[in-house]
Amino acid sequence: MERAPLRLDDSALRRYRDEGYVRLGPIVSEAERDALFVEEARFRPRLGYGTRENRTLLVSMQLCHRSEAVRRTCTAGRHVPLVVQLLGPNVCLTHTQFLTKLPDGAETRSDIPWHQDNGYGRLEPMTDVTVWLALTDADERNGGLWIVPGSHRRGLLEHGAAGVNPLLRESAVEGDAVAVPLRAGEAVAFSGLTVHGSGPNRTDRPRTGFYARYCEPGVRMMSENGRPVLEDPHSWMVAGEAE
Ligand SMILES: O=C(O)CCC(=O)C(=O)O
Repeated sequence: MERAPLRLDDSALRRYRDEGYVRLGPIVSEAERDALFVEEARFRPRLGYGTRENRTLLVSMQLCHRSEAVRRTCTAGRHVPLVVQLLGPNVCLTHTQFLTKLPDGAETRSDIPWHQDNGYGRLEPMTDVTVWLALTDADERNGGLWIVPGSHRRGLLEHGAAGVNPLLRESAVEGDAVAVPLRAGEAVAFSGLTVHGSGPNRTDRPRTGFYARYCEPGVRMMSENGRPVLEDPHSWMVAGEAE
C-alpha cells in the first residue's frame, strides 16, 4: 500500500532547532524492518565491541555497498525527505551501523557513554543529522537512547576514552538528559552536536538499533585530515546535488 510521505511541521522543526532532536515517528514498515533484521544477523560480528567485559555490544558498520536492504533504507527511506527538511536540499549519507545490545549480566555493560557524533568522526561544518531507528522496542530497561536537550548549542565538547569501554569516546555532560523510548520501527533525528548515549541492556532480550548519519556533500572529514566526504567510498548522495 502507498503510504503518504512524512513531513515535519513548524513546531517539529522548531523543536529540532531548539532542543537538537526531534522524533520522526514510524519510518519503516514491518517488512522493511524484517529485511534489516536479516541483514543485522548476516553482518553481526562474532565478537563484542571492546574488552571482554563489553562483549554484549555488537556493532557492524558501513554496509551500504554490501546490503541492498540497508542501502534502500538509507537512501530511499521515508525519513529522507525529513532529513532534507532538517539539513537542506543536498544530502549525503556518510555513516551507517547496526548496534545490538545483548542482555547484560552482572559482568557486562553495553553502555554507549555520553557523546556527540562529532566527538567521533568530526565533520566540518558540523551540520550533520543522525537518524536512529529502533528495530526492537528500545527504552530505559534495555539500553534505549538518552538525549540531553539543548546540548547542541554548546558547540563541540571535549571527548576522551570512555571509562566503561576504552574503545568508545565520552564527553562530560551538563544538563538533564531525557529518555527517548521508541517502539520498533520508530526513529528519532538528532544533530551531530547533540549529546546522547544509552545504558546497559538489563532485559533478557537483545536490543537492536540502526543508525544513519547524513551531512552536506561539501563537508570535510576532519578526523581524516580534512578529506572531502564525497571521496570516502562509504558516502552516497541521497538528495539534491553535490557542489
Ligand atoms: O545504539 C545506541 O545505543 C547508541 C548509538 C550511538 O549513540 C552512536 O552510535 O552514536
